[in-house]
Amino acid sequence: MTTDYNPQEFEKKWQNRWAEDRLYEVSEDSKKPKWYALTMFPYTSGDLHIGHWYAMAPSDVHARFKRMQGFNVLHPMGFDAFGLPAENAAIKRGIHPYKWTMQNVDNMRRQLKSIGAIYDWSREVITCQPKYYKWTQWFFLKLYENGLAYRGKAPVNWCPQCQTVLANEQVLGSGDCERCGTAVVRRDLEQWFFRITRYADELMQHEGIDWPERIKIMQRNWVSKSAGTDISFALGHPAADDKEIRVFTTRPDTIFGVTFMVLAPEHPLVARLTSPDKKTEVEAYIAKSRRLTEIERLSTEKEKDGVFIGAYTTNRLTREKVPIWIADYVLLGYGTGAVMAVPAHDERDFAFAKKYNLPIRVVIAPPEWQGDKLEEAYIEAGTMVNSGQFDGLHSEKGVEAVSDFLEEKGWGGRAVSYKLRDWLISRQRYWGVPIPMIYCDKCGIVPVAEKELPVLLPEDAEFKPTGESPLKYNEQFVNTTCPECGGTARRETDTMDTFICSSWYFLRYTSPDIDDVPFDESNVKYWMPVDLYTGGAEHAVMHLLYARFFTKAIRDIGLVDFGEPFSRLFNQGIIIAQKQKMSKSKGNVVNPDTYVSELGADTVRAYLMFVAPWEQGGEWNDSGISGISRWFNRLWKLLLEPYNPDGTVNNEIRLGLEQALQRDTHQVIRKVTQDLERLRFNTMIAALMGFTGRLNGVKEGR
Ligand code: ANZ
Ligand code: ZN
Repeated sequence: MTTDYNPQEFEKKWQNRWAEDRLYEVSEDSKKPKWYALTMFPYTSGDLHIGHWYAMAPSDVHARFKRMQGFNVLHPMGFDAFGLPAENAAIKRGIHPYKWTMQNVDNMRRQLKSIGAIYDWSREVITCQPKYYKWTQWFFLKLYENGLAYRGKAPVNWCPQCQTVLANEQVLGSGDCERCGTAVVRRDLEQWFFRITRYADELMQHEGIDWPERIKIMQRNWVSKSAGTDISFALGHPAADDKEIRVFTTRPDTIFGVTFMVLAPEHPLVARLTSPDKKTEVEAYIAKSRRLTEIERLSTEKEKDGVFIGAYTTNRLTREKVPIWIADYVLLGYGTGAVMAVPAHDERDFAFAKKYNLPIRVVIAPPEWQGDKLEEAYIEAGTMVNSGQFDGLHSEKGVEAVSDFLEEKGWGGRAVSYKLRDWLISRQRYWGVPIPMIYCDKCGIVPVAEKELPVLLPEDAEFKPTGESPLKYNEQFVNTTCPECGGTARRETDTMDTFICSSWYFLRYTSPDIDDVPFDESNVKYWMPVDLYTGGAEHAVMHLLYARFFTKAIRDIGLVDFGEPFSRLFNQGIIIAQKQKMSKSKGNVVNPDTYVSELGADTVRAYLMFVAPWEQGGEWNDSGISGISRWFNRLWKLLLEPYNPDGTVNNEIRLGLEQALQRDTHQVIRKVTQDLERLRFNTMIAALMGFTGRLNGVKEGR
């Protein structure tokens, strides 16, 4: 018997044996306690890279640990398969997206099987298959029935390169498309939305779930709730029916310092209020601001500019006439789309007033203020001055006093605003789930009948990135009959954002083959919620927020009885190479297949656990993995040498080892157990390496 560590001799053999014995297929009737260990499923981009391994190997180690502790562990795997890359591949290489995707699935599944994980492959889900997306469509109908899906016109983020609409979450801070880097522009389109804003408050709360603090903070900042006051300014304009303009402010205490008002360029009152002599200038400004994304408009670097529209409103508290401007730093979708500008106490208003020579009136006195002009906006609290009956009040008290006064007079009241917008889910692309809606000239918007699901994505489509859905040109698909009146009608040709597919896949794993309902209710009761969910932190305000929304929505529809899908969340870091993120263009991609075939899957797994604390991530390093390989060789010798060459036990060596290190062994077991519970894989490996060293010492009589 050789004592060299040759994983090629046994890894494949055992992996095949596990599969034959269906060792890791789990069922719901086990007497053991359940454990649902979920790793974010990969996107079908082609090859499993080392980043995937970094996400999957340590989480599998943890799942195995739970299994060894006596849990009935569900550890499923599947593929997130719809989306732009497949469609772009179709356009570029002339290969059908389905074919391209399924080839990638085959390859990635083969690679995933080499990891040596305990995935229950009998539960695989692939989101682009009709048996899956039938239910994605079904959920859409449920959301529609319950007022959580609606159609509306909206200024959208449009990527001229990808020729599609993007969610806010898919636009980078620079205002560029997350995918291709092209500058995103604004466009008005009829789109489908999910009413995620209805859950704004609940999405900010993370009670009862064990999630990293920074993800919770990111989600809260994304939803961003502001408590403030709505204030009505009087309008007496012949061209407008409205008798008021409402603003949202967090600083009602500054109401006496208002010297102008700013409306969002898209505010519905702008067209009616603009005076004839300002029309050309105003329209040009509106056209210009349409080309900017929300992020650009809010950027602090961008110079604040705007246009006076030639109209006035009245501050009811001071009875002063206030000139109305438009400026793109005011967004239509936030608050009321109108701002009372207080240049003395707001930085943006200050810059704006300086630029256009508008008055700056101090109403909150800075400490030791002598009535002199401000060099910059004073945004802190202070004593109210120049504020009529409120003079002398501390501004924090003033917020309440002014709000009370406004409420008494019926001129406004306390209000909250959220930064979160409804989730725009329409995509003008082919490779996605068809939205199961029909347009009839007589009946309007009519949902497809449940029994007609799935609305199949037709195989033949013309891929022209024209900005319109390729399905629009597929007459067989488009032309249908109205489910209500039986007349001729047209199908919706947009497809769904792929983040809908991944908003419920964790439910489908519990009963992937069931065909009369999206999931088996008792199986979901048994497995859900997910006990440990692991994946990248980049999903904080996308997938992780959407999945929470989706779960809450279907809870309220009565389909599940819990509102949080993932009890514990853990985000691993990323693996870099040569100090940089791996990418094909940089040529620093580490291909896991090569290492697996040379050194074995366990070596790669152990190295990835050892390289750094899992949540931090670290740098791939060839000498590091050789170190692991040497350790395994040493360990192998240590384990096999107590056996005589004929395979019988050499009791002398073995007992010696056992007795000498009994205490040490138990200490190491405790350390490993604790580290595994906390997902501290690197210190666990270090402890085992140290232990190997001490065992060797005993054996060699040191
Ligand atoms: C008057 C004022 C005076 C304000 C002052 C601030 C300081 P947060 O905290 O982010 O909620 N605002 C309101 N609606 C807006 C919109 N649609 N687009 C851009 N800005 C908007 O900010 C609330 C403040 O942002 C509001 O309070 C308003 O300016 C501005 F000394 O009103 B404030
Ligand atoms: Zn009809």
